[in-house]
Amino acid sequence: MKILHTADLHLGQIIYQNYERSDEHRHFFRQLSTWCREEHPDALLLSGDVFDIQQPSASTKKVFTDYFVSLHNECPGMTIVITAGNHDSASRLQADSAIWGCAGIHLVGVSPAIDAEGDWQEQYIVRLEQGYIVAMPFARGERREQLQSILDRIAADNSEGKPVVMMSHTAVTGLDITGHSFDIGTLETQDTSAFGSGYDYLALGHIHKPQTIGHPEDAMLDEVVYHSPVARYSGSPLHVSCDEKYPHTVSVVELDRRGGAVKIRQLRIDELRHFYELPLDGSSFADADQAIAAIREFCNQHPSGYIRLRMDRKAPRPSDFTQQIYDILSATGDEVRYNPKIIETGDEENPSETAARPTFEVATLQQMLDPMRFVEQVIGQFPQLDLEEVREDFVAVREEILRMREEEAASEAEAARKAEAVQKERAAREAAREADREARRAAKEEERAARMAAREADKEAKRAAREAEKAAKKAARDAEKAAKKKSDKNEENV
Ligand SMILES: [Mn+2]
Repeated sequence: MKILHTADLHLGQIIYQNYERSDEHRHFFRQLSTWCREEHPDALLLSGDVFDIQQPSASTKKVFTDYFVSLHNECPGMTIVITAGNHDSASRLQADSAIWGCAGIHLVGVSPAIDAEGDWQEQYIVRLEQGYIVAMPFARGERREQLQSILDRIAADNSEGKPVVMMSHTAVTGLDITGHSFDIGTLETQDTSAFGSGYDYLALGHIHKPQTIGHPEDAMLDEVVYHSPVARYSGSPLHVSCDEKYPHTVSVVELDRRGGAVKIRQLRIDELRHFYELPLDGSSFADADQAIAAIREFCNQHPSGYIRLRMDRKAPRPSDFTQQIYDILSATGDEVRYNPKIIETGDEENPSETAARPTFEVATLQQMLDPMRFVEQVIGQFPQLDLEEVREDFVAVREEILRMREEEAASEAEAARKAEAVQKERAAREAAREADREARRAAKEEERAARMAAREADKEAKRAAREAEKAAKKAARDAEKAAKKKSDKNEENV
């Protein structure tokens, strides 16, 4: 299996707060197309940081879309796999994934959920006739088990012993971070063992200097052969910061079989604008006039490039120094560009206050949960500091933090207590209202019952009266009848 490995495009980057770089990216893309045509790789891998920002502009997205569609049309047999880096919006890339899939381009934005279940591994496996690619984007935290489960699934499938390539966008322990300031997104580093076992080549992105982990001495070799497994940063196509003075390359990786040899070649990228530090001979400017003259000279000799100055910190600079420089450069139509961060050389006025910046192992920093341990490890770089004093300060800070936490907890408890009281009062009010309602209901019920009883009694009384009247009438009738009978009898007797 043969792959082209690149990463960290940072499309849409605005460098030195001033210059957009789409022409530089297009210049790189032309070279990449040529290499894809000439090398006939089975796959082109782009290991994260496609864009420089989470929401790239429409024109930046167009550069991306136009290029990869045309590349696919030019090299239809080549598989293209693109993963998201920490600069990218994982979900935004993922949202377009299905459309890219129609063109056979694998775009993987979102990393697997920590508690992913079911057949999730398949989303990250690209099966080629010649081998397997695990397309893992930028993922936070330790993922060993997940990655191993993917590799195990491939191993179960891979009876022919085809090579396995895994992509990832992360900082790996033991890397050379030359040219990266500490704003590379994350300081988290992982040991290569965190990627599991069962791959032959780990195609890394995130660090811009091309390098094979564990083989720093080989960084500039055009061709080298290792035994599987190998972890490598292809590096970025363009210099992304001015400290990246090394050459930038694309890696061509050839793998013969699972567990076999890994041959790596580097293709040197021609950058549209090279990076220069003035003076070119490595010395420093002693004054502003010298620097201005050198910039003029540079512009006469170089049609384009990025420049940065190295100056003696004691050299006086007129207040419009930077403006003078931009005026000279504007005559080049922005082809010569300026990084205004001057490298200061020479003795410092007060060396104890502006001592050289300390150096840290990224891994050491990351794994440092106890700040005091970190101080103990780097105290040697601060001869003016007294370790005991620092320790006392840390104890004081820790106590202060604890005190603040206690206060916070106390005020939270107080708030909870108040909330409970309010709740209770509300419940009591509600109960009282309910009792009141109940009492009124009962009174109404009683009243109605009384009314009904009265009505009933009234009816009864009327009935009794009617009955009595009827009885009285009957008695009167009977008396009349009896009287009549009596008088009839008297008449007969007469
Ligand atoms: Mn990155």
